[in-house]
Amino acid sequence: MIIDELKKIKDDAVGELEKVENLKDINEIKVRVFGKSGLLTALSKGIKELPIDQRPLVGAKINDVRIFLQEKISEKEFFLEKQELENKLANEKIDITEPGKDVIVGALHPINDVIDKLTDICVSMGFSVVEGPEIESDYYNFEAMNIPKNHPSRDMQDTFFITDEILLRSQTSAVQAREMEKRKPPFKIVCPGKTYRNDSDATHSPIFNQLEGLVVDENVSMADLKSMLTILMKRLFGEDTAIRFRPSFFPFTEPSIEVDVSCPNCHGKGCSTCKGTGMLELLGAGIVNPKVLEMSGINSKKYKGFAFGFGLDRTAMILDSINNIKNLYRNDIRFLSQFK
Ligand code: FA5
Repeated sequence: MIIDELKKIKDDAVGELEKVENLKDINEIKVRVFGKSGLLTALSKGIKELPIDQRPLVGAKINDVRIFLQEKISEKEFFLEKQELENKLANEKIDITEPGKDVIVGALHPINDVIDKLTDICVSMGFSVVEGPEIESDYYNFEAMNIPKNHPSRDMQDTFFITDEILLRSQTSAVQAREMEKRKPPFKIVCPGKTYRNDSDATHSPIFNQLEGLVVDENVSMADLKSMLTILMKRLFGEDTAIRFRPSFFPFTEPSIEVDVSCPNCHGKGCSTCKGTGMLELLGAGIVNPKVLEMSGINSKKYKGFAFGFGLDRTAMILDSINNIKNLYRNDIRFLSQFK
C-alpha cells in the first residue's frame, strides 16, 4: 500500500517537473513533496503502523525516492536558472548605435572664475589666501584703517550699519588689521570676499566682491607695487591691455593710486558703461600708512607695506565683456549658461 502511494508520488512529481516552466512552480512542488506536512513526510510517519520486519525496507525505499526527486529538482532548477539568465541577457542587450542622452554640465559663475584666476596668480607670486568676516566691526572696517568716527573720508563709502559698532564690511581692507595683528612680518596675503555699499548703477552694485592684497616687508616701495600690479593685470587680461595709474587718496595708504583698464564694452572709445571715459576703475592701492602699521602692532620704522583692493565684479565684466554689473546677480540661467 505505502509502496503504491510512493510510486504515485514519484510519478506525479516527475510528470509535473517535466511541465514546470519557472522556479516559483518548482518551489511549490518542493513544499508539497518534502515540506513539514508534505507527501513524503506523511508517508514516513505511516512506517510505524507496518510490521517491524517491513519497516527498514519501506524506509529505505522512501529515502531512495526522496534522493531521486531531489536530484531531478536540482537538474530542473539548474536548467531553469540558466534559461532565465539567457533570456535576461537577450532582452537587456545594449544598442550601442542609439544616440546618448545629453548630460547638462554646470559652469563656474563669472565672479568665482575671476576669484580662482586672480588667487592662482597671487599664489604663484608667493601670497597666502585668507578670509575675514562679512559682518564686521566699525574698528576693523574703519578705525584701524585710519578712518576715525565722524571723519569726512567715511563718506567715500556709503556703508550699511547694523548697529553703531557693527556693519556689513564696505571693503576687504578690513582684513588688513586683523592679519597684521596676527602675523609677524615679512608676509604676503590676499583676501577675496563679498563687500557691501549703498551704490547702484551699471558698474556699481550694493553687493560686490573685492580682493585685498597686503605685503609687509623691510624694503617695499611704490615701484614694487606698480610692477607687481602690472604683471598681475597683464597675466589676467593679456599683454596688450591698456592700464592707467592715477594718483588718488585713501586714508590708509600714502601715497595712494587708482588703476583703470580699458572699458570692456567700447574698448576705449567711450560709452554709457564707462560714462564716456573709455576706461573702467578697477582697483585702489598704495603704500600702507605708517599709522595703520603702528595701530596693528607693526614697527613702522623697520617695516613698510603696500596694499591693493581689486573690484572683482568689474574684473569679471572686463574678462567676459559684461556691460551691466546687475547681470552678475540676476541668477538668469540664459545669461549664466554663456560661460560654460
Ligand atoms: C577701496 O575699497 C579700498 N579699500 C581699496 C584699497 C585697498 C586701496 C588697499 C588702497 C589699499 P574703492 O572704494 O575705490 O577702494 O573700491 C575698490 C574697487 O572696488 C573699485 O575700484 C571698484 O572696482 C570696486 N567697487 C567699489 N564699489 C563698488 C560697487 N558698489 N560695485 C562694484 N564694484 C565696486
